[in-house]
Amino acid sequence: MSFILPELGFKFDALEPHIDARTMEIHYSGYHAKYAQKFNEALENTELNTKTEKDLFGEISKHNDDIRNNGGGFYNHKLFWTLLSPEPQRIRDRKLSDSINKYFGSFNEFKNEFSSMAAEINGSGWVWLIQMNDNELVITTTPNQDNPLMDVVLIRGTPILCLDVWEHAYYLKFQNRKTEYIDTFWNIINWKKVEELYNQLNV
Ligand code: MN3
Repeated sequence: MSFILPELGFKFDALEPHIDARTMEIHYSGYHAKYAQKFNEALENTELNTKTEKDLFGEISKHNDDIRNNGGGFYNHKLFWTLLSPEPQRIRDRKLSDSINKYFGSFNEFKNEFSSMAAEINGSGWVWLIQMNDNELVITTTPNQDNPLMDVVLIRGTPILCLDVWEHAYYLKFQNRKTEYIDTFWNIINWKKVEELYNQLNV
């Protein structure tokens, strides 16, 4: 195994009442673990497992759908867990909040745009806040398990925040009430991690 399933970092029930324990357990132990296993299987007997995810995704159009779907599923969830926090948080970093204001007008406008784009995803996919090379912040969506590091998406950039909008992420608790799931996400964002990712690029 060259790509290892990371620890979740908190207990399955840690995000209650926002995300229920059973959903987290199935999402992590069922879905994410399976993506990790299948990603490694897809890379077996190839030269690719020495590459970083970023390098692999940068040329994902050259590879088969097993690598694309399972590689995306592995990486996207790995990032997503780090962006969730059982402790309520707010943005403390001035550079990040200034940047959100610059590109979206205000935090509320950013939040509304992110939430609307999540709600408008038809079928399974993800919504992302990405950072471009010039530090511009952009909200974008991807279908299935694609992500903004892949050379097959329209808008490429480095993800600093994401939300899983597959039904498996919320259906047990929210059923058809997708917008309630999207709304509750704002209670559990790990802004410290978002700031860390933002500042890795903004040097
Ligand atoms: Mn998922």
